[in-house]
Amino acid sequence: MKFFATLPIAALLALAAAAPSPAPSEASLEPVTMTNPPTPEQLLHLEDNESVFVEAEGKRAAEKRATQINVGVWEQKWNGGAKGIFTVALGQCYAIGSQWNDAISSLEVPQGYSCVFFASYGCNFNEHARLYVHGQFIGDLDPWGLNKKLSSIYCYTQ
Ligand SMILES: [Ca+2]
Repeated sequence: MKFFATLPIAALLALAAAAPSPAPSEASLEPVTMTNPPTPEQLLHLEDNESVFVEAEGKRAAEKRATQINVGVWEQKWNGGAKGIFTVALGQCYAIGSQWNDAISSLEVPQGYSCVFFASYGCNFNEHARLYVHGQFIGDLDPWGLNKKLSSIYCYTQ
């Protein structure tokens, strides 16, 4: 917020006028107790989508102590349509609320963090239909067969 504190009011008004899109809504998530918490090996799993792995050394140190992160989701591919923000505690499984269940078409995980997205509820790491996203924007979930199918999410520090 320091960034905005240093901006003159006129600059803030100009920014507001230049951004007509509606503010992103806080999206609903329901914490879920996992029957089988992931093993360290499962959290390091990269083989099914290695192409989305991005090193994020720059932001790691500063954000290392965060206990929750904001994950952006959109109803259309390539950040189109309505945007939602999931505030996600690290190491916690969440069921994606009704507004966004089976409705996400693109998403963004902050650098330095990983999230696993599942087609079913409950963050089942044995489920095949899951996607590891390592600190990156994913504009199209079709390559993993997960467009508008995501139902739970689990995030952790890389
Ligand atoms: Ca689903």
